[in-house]
Amino acid sequence: MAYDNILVETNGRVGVITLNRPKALNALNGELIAELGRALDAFEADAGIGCIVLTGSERAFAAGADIKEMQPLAFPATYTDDFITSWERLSRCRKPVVAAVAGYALGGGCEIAMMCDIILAADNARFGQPEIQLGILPGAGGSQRLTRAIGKAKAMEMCLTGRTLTAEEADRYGLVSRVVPLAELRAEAMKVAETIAGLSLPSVMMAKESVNRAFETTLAEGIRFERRLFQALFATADQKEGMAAFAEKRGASFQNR
Ligand code: CO8
Repeated sequence: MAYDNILVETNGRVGVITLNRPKALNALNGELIAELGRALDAFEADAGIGCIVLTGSERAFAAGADIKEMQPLAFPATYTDDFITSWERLSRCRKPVVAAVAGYALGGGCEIAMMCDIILAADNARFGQPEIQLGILPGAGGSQRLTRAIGKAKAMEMCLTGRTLTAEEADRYGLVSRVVPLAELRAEAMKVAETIAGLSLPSVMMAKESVNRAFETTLAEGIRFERRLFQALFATADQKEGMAAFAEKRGASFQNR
């Protein structure tokens, strides 16, 4: 498949998508978002892929939605056209996605990072929702996901002033899973993704679904949901293999079924 705004490669069971509009700091235009959706569709359909890495350049993960593309828009078009829906593809990805974030993750860039399951940040990463400085507000879930990730006080300051977080702050506030030196970001993200991709895909996908359910339901409902998934995994060959391997003191070899 040909792409103009992203690079797509596979490395064993890991699919890697690199945002690649360097002249615009990976600003997310409609074409790029459509390509991202197509790449995700392909990786989701590929039984050989167990985890996806989403990354950008050293200077920018993504500096936001493309402001120049949005500039001429008026309300009727934003409402009637399929303007934001295509951004939701990443949040509907059922396979795990690791974001490897270096440089700017602003506006829509921060929002797509937050749609991923694990965010690894390089020490030069900057996270922010500066939309307020453009006379708008976060439009791809930023005000919601950021608030759930770091709490109202910090999210409110970021959304109302556009203040950006350093990687260290993002780590301290719980927005990212950890910070690594810039030079090690990609290798570290691959290591995490390879670990996940080597596990049983059904249990990985269900664990992702279960953690995400915590954001959308009550504790009692979430626990009931988790229990059903837990029980269901006993129907898989991988549960038999994982437990047999433990008992036999050997490494597990999962069939992903
Ligand atoms: N959109 C379009 N072009 C951009 C963007 C952007 N978001 N960010 C940077 N660029 C372009 C610049 O215009 C410039 O292009 P050119 O050389 O042709 O002038 C090039 O990238 C390099 O940028 P700078 O010269 O500005 O580089 P600096 O190092 O001086 O500054 C910054 C880097 C601080 C990142 C700066 O570029 C900046 O502030 N960018 C805008 C950040 C921003 O406001 N992001 C939020 C955008 S709004 C948004 O994301 C809404 C999300 C809603 C999602 C749903 C929509 C469907």
